[in-house]
Amino acid sequence: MAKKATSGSGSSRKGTAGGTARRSGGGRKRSAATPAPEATAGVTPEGEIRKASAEELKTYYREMLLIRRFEERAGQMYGMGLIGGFCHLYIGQEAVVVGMMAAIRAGEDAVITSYRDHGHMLATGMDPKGVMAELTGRAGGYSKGKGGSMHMFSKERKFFGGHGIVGAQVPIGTGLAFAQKYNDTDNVTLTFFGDGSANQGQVFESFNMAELWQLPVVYCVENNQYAMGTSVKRASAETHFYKRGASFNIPGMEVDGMDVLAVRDAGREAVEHCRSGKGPIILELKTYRYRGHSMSDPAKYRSKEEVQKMRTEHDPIDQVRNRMLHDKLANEDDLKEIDREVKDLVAEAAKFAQESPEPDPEELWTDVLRPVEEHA
Ligand SMILES: Cc1ncc(C[n+]2csc(CCOP(=O)(O)OP(=O)(O)O)c2C)c(N)n1
Ligand SMILES: [Mg+2]
Repeated sequence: MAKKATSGSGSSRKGTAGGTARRSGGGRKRSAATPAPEATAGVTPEGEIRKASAEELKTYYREMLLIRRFEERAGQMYGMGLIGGFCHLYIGQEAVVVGMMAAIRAGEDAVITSYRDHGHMLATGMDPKGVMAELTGRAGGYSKGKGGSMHMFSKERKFFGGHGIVGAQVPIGTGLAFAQKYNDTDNVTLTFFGDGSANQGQVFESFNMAELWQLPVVYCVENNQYAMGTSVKRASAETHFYKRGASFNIPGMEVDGMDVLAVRDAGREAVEHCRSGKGPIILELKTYRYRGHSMSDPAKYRSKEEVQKMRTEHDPIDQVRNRMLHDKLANEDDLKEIDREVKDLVAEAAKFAQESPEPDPEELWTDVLRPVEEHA
């Protein structure tokens, strides 16, 4: 049932998700005369090249860079004492959410994730100013400064949080997919969770209901190799998370989560599977976080060399950059222009987040309980 991306064979009981992440991509190959740079987006291990236009690549580059620069700035501001509480950075994992967002209808399909959520907010189109101001606990933040890093939502962008309890978003994401089906839409829900969360009981209860009722939910396991300081190997009896739906007949695919084009292509297959009424599907996105679990984690459980190797050989942003330069789809000046634009956006967000006023103490009494009449 579950399929490893490299296999390219073996169809599921229901003929679902026929392709695999590493197999899809048009079949064009690089000639020996033009060797691919070491780390280049969209080149499968077999040397096949995934299709992407210059415009698409620039968009993915810009979106990933926005997340990277935003998170770097958030980290700095945390260090300066401008941000308090918990703060979990997404640096290194950018290709996962940007690739998945390229596979859905932004603003119509639903997205839900854990506390490592700033990247998802930006990728769904939420305003960096409102996100940063929430981090600084100011009135201009998405939750009026009362939620902080882990608790932001946007009805308009169909972003449903931001959840601090490990795995809690999985049944909620399943419920969102239930509502999509119940209301007869053809929308889907992307439910993101980590390798650690994948071992929670509520995840399996959700799998059961999702398959039983054929709900349109893509379970996106962001396998960044660690749950706080515990490596996947120390915590999981089965480390291939894409196989976790096997006993529920839910198919799965393993995806290179450091390559935005591999994620996008697998995401498109998975979303098509859900939209066509075939029920849930699991994507295991193999990724890596460069920073500690949260701002207070010095990450002593892994070597500097391990982190450095991922950064230099698999960085998702460098991979797209290399592809654009190698294929002459952009030059250094084009990329500098994007870098400048992103830098300005982040600077503006940081300024807004420091100038926005503290929430009025009266706000302590608002948004606590919703009056009954509002439900009508
Ligand atoms: C129910 C519950 N148990 C424990 C915690 C403490 N905790 C916070 S994050 C985390 C690790 C989760 O790791 P993973 O799911 O791999 O996500 P990642 O942080 O790697 O994105 C733990 C144990 C919590 N927040 N909620
Ligand atoms: Mg993890």
